[in-house]
Amino acid sequence: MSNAGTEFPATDATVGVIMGSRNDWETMRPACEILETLEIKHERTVVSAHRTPARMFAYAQQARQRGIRVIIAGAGGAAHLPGMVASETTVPVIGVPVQSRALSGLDSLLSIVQMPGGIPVATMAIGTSGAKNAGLMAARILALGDESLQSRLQAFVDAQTEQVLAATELE
Ligand code: RP5
Repeated sequence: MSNAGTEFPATDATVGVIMGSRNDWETMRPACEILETLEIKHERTVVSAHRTPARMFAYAQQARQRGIRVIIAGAGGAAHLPGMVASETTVPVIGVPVQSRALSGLDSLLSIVQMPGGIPVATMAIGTSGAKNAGLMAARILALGDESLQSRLQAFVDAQTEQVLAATELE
């Protein structure tokens, strides 16, 4: 097992967004967009459970001391990244099943959601909706101890409600 890529820089990010492949980025982008909208500092990087296992364990083991308070982990297919990261940290892990070509993401969903008792992963929906909700779930967790973020989150929810109510007329 190579130790390459196991050093992570100092950061002021509170959310770590990781994904198993560069090819997951378009799925995971909405998570980062929500974090940006809510002014939550985050970092993002590729960490593969299978191709860079030492990097995965190092990321999980260093996360808390680096100041990361929530990890969002996206992966597709045999999606072991969220669960294996959760096994090496007590930082909350939110899993996003990436839509796979072969099985449309059902493989990813089941790989992430069917964790054994003792190691929790908060599993979102398949694809970009799941990524967006992962960003919002991270915000809800952090807002428990941050009144300013709570206000921004409530404003986001209110704006969303208004947007729906402004377009209820159907022809
Ligand atoms: C997983 O395998 C990644 O999360 C990705 O969704 C899937 C396929 O990876 P690539 O072969 O596209 O890099 O590790």
